[in-house]
Amino acid sequence: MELLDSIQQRVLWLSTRIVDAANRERETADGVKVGGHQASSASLVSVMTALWFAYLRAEDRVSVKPHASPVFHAISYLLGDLDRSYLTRLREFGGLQSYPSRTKDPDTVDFSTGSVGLGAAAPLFAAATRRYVDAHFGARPSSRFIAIMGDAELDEGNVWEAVADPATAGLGNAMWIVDFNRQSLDRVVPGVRIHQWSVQFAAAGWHVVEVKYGRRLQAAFAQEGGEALRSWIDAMPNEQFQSLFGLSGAELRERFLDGAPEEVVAWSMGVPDGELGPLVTDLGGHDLAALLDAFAECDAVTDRPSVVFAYTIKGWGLPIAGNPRNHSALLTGEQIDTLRLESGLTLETEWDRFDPASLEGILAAERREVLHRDPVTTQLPITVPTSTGISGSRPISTQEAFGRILVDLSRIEQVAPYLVTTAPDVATSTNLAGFINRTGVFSPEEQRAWNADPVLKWAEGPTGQHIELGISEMNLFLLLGQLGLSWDLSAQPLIPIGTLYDPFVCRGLDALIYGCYSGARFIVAGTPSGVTLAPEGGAHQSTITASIGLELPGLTAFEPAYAGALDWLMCDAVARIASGDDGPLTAQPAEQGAYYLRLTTRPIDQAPFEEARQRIGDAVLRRQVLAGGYRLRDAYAAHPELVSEEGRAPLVHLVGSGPLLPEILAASDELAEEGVAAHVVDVTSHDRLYNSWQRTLRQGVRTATAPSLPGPLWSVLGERAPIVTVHDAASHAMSWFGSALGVTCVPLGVDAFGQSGSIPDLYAANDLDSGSIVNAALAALALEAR
Ligand SMILES: Cc1ncc(C[n+]2csc(CCOP(=O)(O)OP(=O)(O)O)c2C)c(N)n1
Ligand SMILES: [Mg+2]
Repeated sequence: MELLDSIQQRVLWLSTRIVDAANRERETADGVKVGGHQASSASLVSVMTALWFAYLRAEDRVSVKPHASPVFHAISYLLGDLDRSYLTRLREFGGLQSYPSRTKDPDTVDFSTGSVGLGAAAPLFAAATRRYVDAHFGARPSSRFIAIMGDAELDEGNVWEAVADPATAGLGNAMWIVDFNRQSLDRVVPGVRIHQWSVQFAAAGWHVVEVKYGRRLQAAFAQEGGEALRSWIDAMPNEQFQSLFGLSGAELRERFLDGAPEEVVAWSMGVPDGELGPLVTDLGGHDLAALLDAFAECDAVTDRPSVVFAYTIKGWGLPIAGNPRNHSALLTGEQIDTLRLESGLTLETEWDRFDPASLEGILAAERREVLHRDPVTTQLPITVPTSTGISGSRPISTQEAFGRILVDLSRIEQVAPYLVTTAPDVATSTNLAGFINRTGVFSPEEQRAWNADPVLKWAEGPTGQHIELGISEMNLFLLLGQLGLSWDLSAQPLIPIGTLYDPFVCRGLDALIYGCYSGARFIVAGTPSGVTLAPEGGAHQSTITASIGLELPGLTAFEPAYAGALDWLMCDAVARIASGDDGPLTAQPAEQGAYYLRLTTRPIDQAPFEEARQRIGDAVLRRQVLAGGYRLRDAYAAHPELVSEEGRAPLVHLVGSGPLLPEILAASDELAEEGVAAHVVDVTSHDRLYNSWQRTLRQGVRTATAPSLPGPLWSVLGERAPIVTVHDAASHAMSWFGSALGVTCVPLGVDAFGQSGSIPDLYAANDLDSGSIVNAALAALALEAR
């Protein structure tokens, strides 16, 4: 313990100094404060020293509270996982990220954190993923999935959604450590909610441990007057207790005894001024032995998750301890000099690692060995076909096609074992039933089925490949994110596929962003989408999700209209996830491994796609579908009368996505009757087209040369003509086509909240019917002529 204590003093020093150097010694030339969190970091120095220097094994995976990143990097450095040059580069471009980042930090970060609550919950879903992987692919060496979180993170609802979901129940290898400093960003938290929280955890089936008092204080409780002392400290308002950290001597005594019973006053007489403060503020979260005992206690509980409330001091060991305004407070140069001196360091030695010959150095070297990890593979050794060959001439919706393609994929021997689906209580209404009938529902134990439903066979057991969640879209995306990182966190790549109603993408959006930010690989189908879900009304009709799909980095959005195109896109996405060919942790490219299918329940006639297939040929058509769009109908080929001896009829491009293609084709025919040629472009991925445009633009900007039109846009929209975009989504999402092509663009879409009605009602109400599209085309021609 003495050795660990000596190590934690160095961790405190380095983490404080990392923030200090970033703020006091760096020229940023931008007038903006660099920042960093010395008090939040100090709060976790003991917990993290105990973990990394005495508890963790190489297989364990840990999420670190965002504001403790300096502590994490200090420990990485002391263990040899981080080069010394980074210590002065916190929050610098290319340096250490302000909050732990899997993709951008130079040392080994298991979970990205930053948006409080999400990083806290992620290890729980990683543990659920491991349970699934062990059941399907054989047990891995056992891991403990640990979250170190701030106490104010428990205010975030997503934390409780995660705790409450049956899919996270019984995970004995999950442990949360709450940095219980009873301070948040702005304040000392009034009242202490530990009781309420403990009861909530326990009710959800968790094992709860409190590490409240350190050894010295516990010893004092055992002596005469100790009982009264304990009751007084327990009953003291949190604000009063916190204010003690900033005081010393007689002032501290006075504050501590303010309102205290006689017995406590009597007890205090026997304690000298210099000892009273350290004694009454001796909290368990800074008692290394007490912490290690608590962790060991959690290890012994193997049938449910554990939570440890470690009572800590925000700013522990620093002059800013306990100050209500310490969240972003920084030590002055003088205070740093004092701390350096107290830490036994000089300006020459302040950044040093431990002397390898010292006890600290020997332990660090041992721990480095223990924590060494072998590299993992990102790839699955499988070949995925380019299509499942979905066919049929009857009208079909993309949602139904999605269900059939998935079933066909599960029939492919090589692919089948790696498919895993999940949904927040919407599996059947998003067409996962066929897949579930074939593969079953995952449950760690075999469950007896009481209902013999002829349509949906809900067989639950360890071989099931569907994970059903309660209605929490946040949990869906947290789980998808962790299934999508299983190649790293569980040494087993998977092909995760999730479904949810499209409008509720927004409900879990933060967790979706979190998964993409972390570099996860998965497919998610948002279905049904748009006002095409007509009778369901405005609360179920999505409009802004198409823009989210386009704008979110690490996520590639598809909105195909036809089953054949969806088939190609899905098989390609599965192949990309399996091959890991976009690199495991590439930070830059927008396309990183997550795919979003925006689908619909409107059945549409597949004949136009077959015609395009005949006209264009499979190889070229597939390439164009994958690149983001193809010409579904060539106006001049479909209407030869539009070409005469006088020349060709005036041209417009009707550019649209998804369920609106029938209206667009009808508009093209109506325009032909008015002597206007209207090519129809089916946009399968506005996201990929937009990115191809951006890539050439940026290239031009960076090299100061005029950019050319990118191939995917050129090949389908190369003929100069005004454009009408038609989208069952916010009109803004496709309005950029005009800029990209340098022509007039009239964007049609849904810019109001939806309502109940029939498809014709709602298309008419939003100017998406064929007549409106015709008018928009005529307007585009007139504008372009002007
Ligand atoms: C979702 C989200 N909202 C707000 C913030 C801003 N924020 C950062 S830290 C913090 C309070 C943290 O308190 P706590 O979790 O108790 O950590 P402590 O600093 O006390 O250790 C807040 C509100 C954030 N990072 N994420
Ligand atoms: Mg706190």
